[in-house]
Amino acid sequence: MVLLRKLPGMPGWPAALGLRLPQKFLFLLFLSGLLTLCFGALFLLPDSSRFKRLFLPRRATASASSSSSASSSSASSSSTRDTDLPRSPPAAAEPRHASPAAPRRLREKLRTAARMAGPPARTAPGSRQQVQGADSRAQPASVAPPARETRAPFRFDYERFRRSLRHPVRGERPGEDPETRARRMKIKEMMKFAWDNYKQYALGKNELRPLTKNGHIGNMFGGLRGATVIDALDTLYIMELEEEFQEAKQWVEKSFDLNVNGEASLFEVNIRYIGGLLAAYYLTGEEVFKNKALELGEKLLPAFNTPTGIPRGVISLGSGMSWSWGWASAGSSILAEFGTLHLEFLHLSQLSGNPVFAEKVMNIRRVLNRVEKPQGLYPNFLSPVTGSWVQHHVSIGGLGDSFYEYLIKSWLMSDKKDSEAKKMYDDALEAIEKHLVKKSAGGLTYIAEWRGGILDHKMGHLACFSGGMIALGAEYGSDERRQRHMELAAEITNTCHESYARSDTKLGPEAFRFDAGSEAMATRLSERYYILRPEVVESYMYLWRLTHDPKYRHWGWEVVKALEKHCRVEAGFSGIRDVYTTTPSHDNMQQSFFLAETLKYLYLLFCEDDVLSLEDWVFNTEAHPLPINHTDFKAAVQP
Ligand code: DMJ
Repeated sequence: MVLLRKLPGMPGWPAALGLRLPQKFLFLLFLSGLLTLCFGALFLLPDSSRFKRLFLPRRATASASSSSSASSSSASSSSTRDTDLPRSPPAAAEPRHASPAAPRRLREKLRTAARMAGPPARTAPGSRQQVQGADSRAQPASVAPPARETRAPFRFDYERFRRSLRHPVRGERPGEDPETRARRMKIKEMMKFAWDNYKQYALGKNELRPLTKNGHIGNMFGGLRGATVIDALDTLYIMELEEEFQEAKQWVEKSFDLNVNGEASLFEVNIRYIGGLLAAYYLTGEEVFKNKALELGEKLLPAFNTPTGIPRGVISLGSGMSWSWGWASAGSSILAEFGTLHLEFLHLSQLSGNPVFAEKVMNIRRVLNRVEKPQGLYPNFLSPVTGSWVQHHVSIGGLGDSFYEYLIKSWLMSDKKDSEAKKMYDDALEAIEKHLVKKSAGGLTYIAEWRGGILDHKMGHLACFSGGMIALGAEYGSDERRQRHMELAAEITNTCHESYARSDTKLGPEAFRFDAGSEAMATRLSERYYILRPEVVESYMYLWRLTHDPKYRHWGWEVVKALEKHCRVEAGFSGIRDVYTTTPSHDNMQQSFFLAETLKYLYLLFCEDDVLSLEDWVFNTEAHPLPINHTDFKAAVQP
């Protein structure tokens, strides 16, 4: 309208055109109509988010992007890169070593990954460093929007999936020995006790504080609540605690709020919440679990908007901004965090028909395959900006652990089609065997940590999952390799058992060492605690299923007795501060993984092998069962 004002000494331009008052009015009407039309047209363009950004407030833009990704894959991959956040340095915008042919080849691979398993087959079983926003120019070419045909009308055929399972997922089997059954029932009682107390004192909080009888929220889950509910769902279901499962399900339906705005660990939200919801859906077919998993998955996508596509460790679930942990050197991302998304993200793509989730994790693999590995080993810290290692610390325990686990399980989950994952696992394990596996003076086999070529003769409790993992992978090697790996798995599991057996409580410390005359015992006060962790019983469960050596059930029962004696308190189970005293003090925390993992693995140890059979399921790193993809579950959908 300013343009139409008559300037002194100059006729207004409608007047200059010789228009009278009614004509002027009509002209103005026409002009404003034209302007409205042009403005509206901006919003009809294929990717209008840049224009929207000019007119809408920031938050509205971000949420528009996020919901569009639910409905369109091509929109999603661009929209999640297109949120209005600080931009990454232009120097890092182009991926290193990108060949012109790579994008097409990778897109094909990604489409295959989104279909999950290929042809049907039924063979055998801190400080906010490096705040990173989204910038499509900063993305590697490999995450270009997938072809449109992948977004055809889609429905996951749950009934078909259930029919594809080879074994019933739960239930008693006839003719079992009464002692085994009684032990299983005891573990079921422990689960009920843990749940009932959580429900009574902490429902809706993340964990129960069993001494003070209240709830704990913590700061790992970005304002999400109910970590124990989500982590417990599948265990309650498997143990046939029907009433308790319904209580948990109702909480999810009525109270589980995803519209939160806190800072979350991408890894923890993925393994506990996404994993727990996915497993609950696959076990029960209840749509609420699937819908919540997909909605939450969408909220995690902006964390991948880095120059390499390697996600940062922390994400704000409200704004989508992400950054690295303050303690991670030079703004690096952690191997065990970005390497522990693959299983869940493939399932998110499978259930939604949206390949964006699979694209993100396949890109991580691509970056890892490109970077040079010192002596074949994978260090724990990688720069999400350059895709290079930041520090040469290697560990099969904390910071590294579940990355290796997800390689072998990716292969298993693909019904053994994903040979790339198998090769990565085999190569990584070979390097670990060569450089990190050691034998103590007393004959105990352990896996040391590696700091730039220097060995630290220590194993964390977390590293004790590796006995089970190596046994699981050994099943499918050559005869020589199979035998060697089964022996290694059994030896490591034995060492981890020794770390329990050598303590006064018969529970194991957070870390144990093999130096200065020490054998499988903690040497530092700060490493003497036990926080209800599952890794040792996890290995017992796998070794039992794969060898049927009764010692594993025997060792598992020792853990049950120790938990009852030292960790059970009036209102739940608590971790203890020192495993080397028979009167330990309690840490007042019932971890959610105690219900997800420790009790589930103990229960399965005393079940028949076909309960949650390893032929049908892989367990994510939080022990949430995800199905092996024996077939393609896409349903025919009427367009
Ligand atoms: C769990 O949350 C998972 O097993 C994770 O991989 C490692 N830490 C805990 C249990 O100790």
